[in-house]
Amino acid sequence: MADEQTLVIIKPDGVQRSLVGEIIGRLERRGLRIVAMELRSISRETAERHYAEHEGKPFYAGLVDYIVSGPAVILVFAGPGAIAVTRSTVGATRPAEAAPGTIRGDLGLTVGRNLIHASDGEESAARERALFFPDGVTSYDRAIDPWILES
Ligand code: D4T
Repeated sequence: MADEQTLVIIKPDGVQRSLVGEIIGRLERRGLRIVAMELRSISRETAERHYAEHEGKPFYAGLVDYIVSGPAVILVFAGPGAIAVTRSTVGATRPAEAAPGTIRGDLGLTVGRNLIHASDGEESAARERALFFPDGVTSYDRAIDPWILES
């Protein structure tokens, strides 16, 4: 499977609820590798660019307000099939419909507080990585990788 890099945002509710370690731990334990990570308050301008595809939808204003409402943790996870693997670990957009065992299915209740964003395809992953980490990510090897990844 192709090596991919996907952008994840632990949204302000995840930070306020002290779920950062829980959420990162689930993705790390899956075998994904953190190649960028930063706690930061997302500016309204960046939030509007990130969610540009939703402009004009009824939930757009609330969505932007939510993502700028406090600090968020922004990460890039790498690994084979990382985009789909992360999406399936995150679960459905609406936590009430997300399967138990997923991040949203175990930790969330409503779509307006769904804890986490993850890129939904190669194109959006590339665009979002460039938006949040214009200087790129850190590449390194892990000694444990042969126990996680069949070469
Ligand atoms: P993100 O982009 O946050 O990872 O979520 P998803 O990829 O799972 O879902 P999405 O792009 O369809 O929606 C983006 C964002 O908008 C919020 N939202 C969505 C909302 O508040 N009300 C809604 O009805 C929908 C469809 C939640 C996620």
